[in-house]
Amino acid sequence: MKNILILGAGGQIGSELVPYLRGIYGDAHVVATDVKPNEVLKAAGPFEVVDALDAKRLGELADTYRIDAVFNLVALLSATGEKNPTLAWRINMGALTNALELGREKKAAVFTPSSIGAFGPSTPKDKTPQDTVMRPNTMYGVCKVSGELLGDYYHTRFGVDTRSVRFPGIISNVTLPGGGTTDYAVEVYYAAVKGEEFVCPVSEGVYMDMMYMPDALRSIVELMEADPAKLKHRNSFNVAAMSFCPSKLFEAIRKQAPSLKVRYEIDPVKEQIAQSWPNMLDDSCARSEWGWKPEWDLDSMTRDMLEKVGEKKTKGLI
Ligand code: AKB
Repeated sequence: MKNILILGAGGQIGSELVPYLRGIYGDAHVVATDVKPNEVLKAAGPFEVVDALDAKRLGELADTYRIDAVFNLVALLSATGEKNPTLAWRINMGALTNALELGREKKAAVFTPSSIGAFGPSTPKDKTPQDTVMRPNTMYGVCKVSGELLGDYYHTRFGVDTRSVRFPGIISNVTLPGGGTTDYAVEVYYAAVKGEEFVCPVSEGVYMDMMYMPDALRSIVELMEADPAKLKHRNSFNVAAMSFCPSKLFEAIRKQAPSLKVRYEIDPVKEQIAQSWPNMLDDSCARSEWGWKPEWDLDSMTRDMLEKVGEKKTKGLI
């Protein structure tokens, strides 16, 4: 990859992926785009305000910057998608289709994340296999499964170098996620640092896969740089790092922030989604095909999150 175009760069993943990629490939070689202006991303390298549904403008940008890789991070997440399913389909699939068409027309590699949300209630919950039943019951999940199929179709039909991972809930401290079912696992750290009571929207025993942002960023680059001859799968790889339920997470946080107060107020939409997702993925294909290995666990992540979110509080940013 020499010149990378990022769609949806201002979100939870993009706001950290852009500086991470710029550190590896050089500031001028990572073109960040978002539908909203972003002064932070613009300060360090190329940034363009563009609607990812505008195929013509994306094509012009790909030519201007001689793009050879497109990372599509545009998505309405699972809980928001249930509030407006037709909008979620239009945005999620529209941005993906444009990214894949750029891949075909400009001979660019395409990365687009899938999710644990691609699975549904009939999927085996524990050690969820790489290749298994995928019948999600959310619009977000329907988009993710469709996206995986389209990614493989563009690879076999047009030779586009499409690659993807099924991300767990991603925990991070730069930009808050919005509208996801796993957001609680980020928000609770902010409540712990601010000394506020945390209202948990999913029940205490519901397990889901989670991953700390530094592992997520590394997984993207390692997959995109992997030897294509070794990839038996492409769209998408199970990747796992840790699996916990709310009560395990709160227990881990209380080891370091004992005053954390939590109350449960179940959000029926998020609860139903959380119950329909796997407890823990089997990521052995990612491990054997391109060497995936997580570095962060619940305790090390919790230490780092409390420190980083604490620094934000000291600086008056939260
Ligand atoms: C969500 O909760 O919708 C996302 C995801 C797991 O894909 N964080």
